[in-house]
Amino acid sequence: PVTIRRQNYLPFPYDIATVRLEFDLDPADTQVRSQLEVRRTGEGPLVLNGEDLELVSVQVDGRDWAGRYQVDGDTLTLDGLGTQARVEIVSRCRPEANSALMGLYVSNGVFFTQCEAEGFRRITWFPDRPDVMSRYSVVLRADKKRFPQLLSNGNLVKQADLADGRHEAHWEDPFPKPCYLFALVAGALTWRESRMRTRSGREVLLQVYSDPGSEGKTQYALESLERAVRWDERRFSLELDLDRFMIVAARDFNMGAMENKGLNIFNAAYVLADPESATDANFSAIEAVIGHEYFHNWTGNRVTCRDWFQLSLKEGLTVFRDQEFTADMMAQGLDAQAAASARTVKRIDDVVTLRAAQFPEDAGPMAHPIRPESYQEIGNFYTATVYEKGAEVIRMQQTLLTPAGFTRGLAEYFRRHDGQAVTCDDFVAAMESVYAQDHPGRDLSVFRRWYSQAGTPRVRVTIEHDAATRRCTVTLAQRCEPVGVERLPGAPAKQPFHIPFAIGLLDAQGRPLPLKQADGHEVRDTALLELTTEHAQWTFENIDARPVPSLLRDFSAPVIVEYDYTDHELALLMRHDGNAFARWEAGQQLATRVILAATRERQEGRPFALHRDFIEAWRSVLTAPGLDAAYRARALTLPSEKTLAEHMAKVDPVALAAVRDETLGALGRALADDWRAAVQANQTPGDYSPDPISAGKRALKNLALATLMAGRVDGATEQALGQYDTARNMTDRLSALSSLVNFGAADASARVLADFYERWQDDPLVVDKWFTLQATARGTTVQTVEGLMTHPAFSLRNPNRARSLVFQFCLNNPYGFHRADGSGYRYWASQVLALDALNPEIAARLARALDRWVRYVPELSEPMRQVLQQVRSHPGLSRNVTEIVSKALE
Ligand code: B3K
Ligand code: ZN
Repeated sequence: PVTIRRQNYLPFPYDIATVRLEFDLDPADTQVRSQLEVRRTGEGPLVLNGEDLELVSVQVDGRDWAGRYQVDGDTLTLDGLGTQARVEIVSRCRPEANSALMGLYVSNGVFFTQCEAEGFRRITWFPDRPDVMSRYSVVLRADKKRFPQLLSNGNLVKQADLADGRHEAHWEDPFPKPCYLFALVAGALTWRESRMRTRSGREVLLQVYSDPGSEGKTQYALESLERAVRWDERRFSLELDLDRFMIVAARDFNMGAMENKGLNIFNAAYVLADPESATDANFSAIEAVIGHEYFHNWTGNRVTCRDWFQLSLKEGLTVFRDQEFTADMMAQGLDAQAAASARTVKRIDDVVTLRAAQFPEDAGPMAHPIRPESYQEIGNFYTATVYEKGAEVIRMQQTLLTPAGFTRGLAEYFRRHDGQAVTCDDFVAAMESVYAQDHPGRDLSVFRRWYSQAGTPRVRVTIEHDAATRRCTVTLAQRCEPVGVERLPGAPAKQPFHIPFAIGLLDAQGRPLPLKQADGHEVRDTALLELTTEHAQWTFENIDARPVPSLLRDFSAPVIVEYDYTDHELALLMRHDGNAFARWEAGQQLATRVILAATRERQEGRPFALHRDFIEAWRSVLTAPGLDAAYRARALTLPSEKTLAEHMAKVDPVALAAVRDETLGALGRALADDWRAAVQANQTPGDYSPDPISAGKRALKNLALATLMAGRVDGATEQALGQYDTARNMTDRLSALSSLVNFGAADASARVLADFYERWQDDPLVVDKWFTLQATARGTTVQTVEGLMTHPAFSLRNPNRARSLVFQFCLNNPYGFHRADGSGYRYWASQVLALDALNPEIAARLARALDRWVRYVPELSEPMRQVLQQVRSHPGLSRNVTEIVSKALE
């Protein structure tokens, strides 16, 4: 496999001002005529990319170019072009045979495209790279009955009926764009629309398209889009620049959604929702993903990436923007205290994701900086690091510049780069111009290392208190182990990061101490320490006794904190920390300690017992006055197995899962009355609303129900069955079902599962939930999953379905997947290979399930290594999967 390196970037030696595409759409055989206005700007022939295309003809300036072009594998080389040329290429492709869902494909009888990162080359020959930006005009022709809607980017300029029952539509996109933002959709679709005025007074048309019959499920999506448009105007003064903005839901889609200019294509799971069929989590994901794709219109589309190494330029920034959007939407309309709590809940959810998905990646064989230095297959680098850690790196810039400074920095970025394809460094330079204005003599040179170095830094904290001088000294020391390629001989030594570290100090009663530094600088309760060297010290004055530190408040940097708290200090922080994020964190640390200790005891054959103090700490959160339900639910959720595993020297996933379950059960029994009270106190009668207050109540109520079920507490099963039967929304129904399936008796569980399928068999998104529930259930084995794969509703070709069963089992079922007999791993290998033959991008995602094999106990790591080797040596393996398994075995 060929490794592509960032340092080898060369500009493309031609400009392509305009692209005209004519499609004669036929599922079996589609013809594409492409006309390019080409101008030479550098040296060499015109080299175009193409994949799985049949080349029909090549003309230059109206003359047949035969003899002056060559096709070599996936490139088409044209020689002898003058300074300016009109290149016309005709090619054919087979959309209905396209199971990879990259390029032009058919889903449910509808044509869709997916071009990012390198799918446009499966549609026509073109320089498939983001720094070639052109104006597109597109003509779509298809049978009018089967494909009544013909959509592409920009504005519809003409429609006409043709002979033989065909029709055509002409679209023009006024903005130059890279080819990865091209899109078309053609088929029979229903839609919902609204019109709004942007803040400069232009009227715009917003539309959400979906398959016939689903029109009742697009209202929330359309409203989310309206909210996103408003938010970007308010927060960053960014206005919708098109007359028309469309979203189309696809049943077959490789990921969440795609930000094609003016024509976003979405996985139906992030568009369709109603109270009966969608959960609170679905509603909030829809709003977030619609926001995310809409925000790309500026951060990604108006300013795009020079090359794919710069992916985080648009993704990290846009994830940050969607996180802020969601936080603002959650806080909207609440009083100050409730709003602050809602924001903390969002912050907690984002950090939980980061720790479960990105921290392990950053320590494993696929570790890479948010701006990777090299790749074999770019499709493998749409990672938690590029996205979620990328967002943290943007957030730190906002923290260092302040929100107002960050807004100025972003305006400066657009002033400099609107209409260009740029680099991460260009972004930081724009931010730095504001930072240097506001902080004379300082710059972001150390900060830039977040873009070039991988790994999660560890910050060790030490506190010294001197009673005589009443001074407290805080020392921060950072280190970051080399990871991935950084371990290879000759790799440059790792440099310190610029870490904004928010800290508070509490007295023994848990009251905040004012933080006065020797230079007279004083803050009320949170100080932002900027660590830019290996270690540094800060001294605070007027402190009578050794304080309890509240560390990394609001998770001010993506690092791991090391500080030796006593259990007593953690319990104090859990009760009193004025920073709600740090308060949550204290509980998580305490729980982590308790579960890890119990796991060690279990491995040594000692019986499980939960310490009284821990139970009391949990009771205090469950019953403390003044906490809202959403926050309480997060604070009472035990850390996930994935997060816990990162703390173990060698991971024994079954022991860990068992102890976590036992802990849950013990909490259920010990605090049964309090959990029951929480169930009663958090009912949400009346019409369903996905607002954060109601969703928070359901989250707490359903956590309480699951905990009671885990503890096999009297009456819990009846409670769950009752809730299942009478639920008026999917959140409650699915939660009850999940509790029954995981902790209930086999017969009751089988009965409700059958009932659920019976009710929902015609709704694919709910059938996905049904598969997921079984894939992740305690008690499910490879045999169960193989049985489910023979169910008529199962198909490996539909990514949502494959994810709901195969991925969920391999990634989220520790008991079933990590069987000592290796059956889970052999199943994994067979599914990676089966998927690879259909859809390499999806197969490579599943392949990553064994990334961290070296971290497991030897009884498991050895069989994992064997199946990895088996997959690697499989003939005809895709470049995608090859890269993943080879790196895992390196
Ligand atoms: N930009 C797309 C991701 C495309 C991934 C293709 N392998 C979705 C998003 O991040 O908004
Ligand atoms: Zn994105």
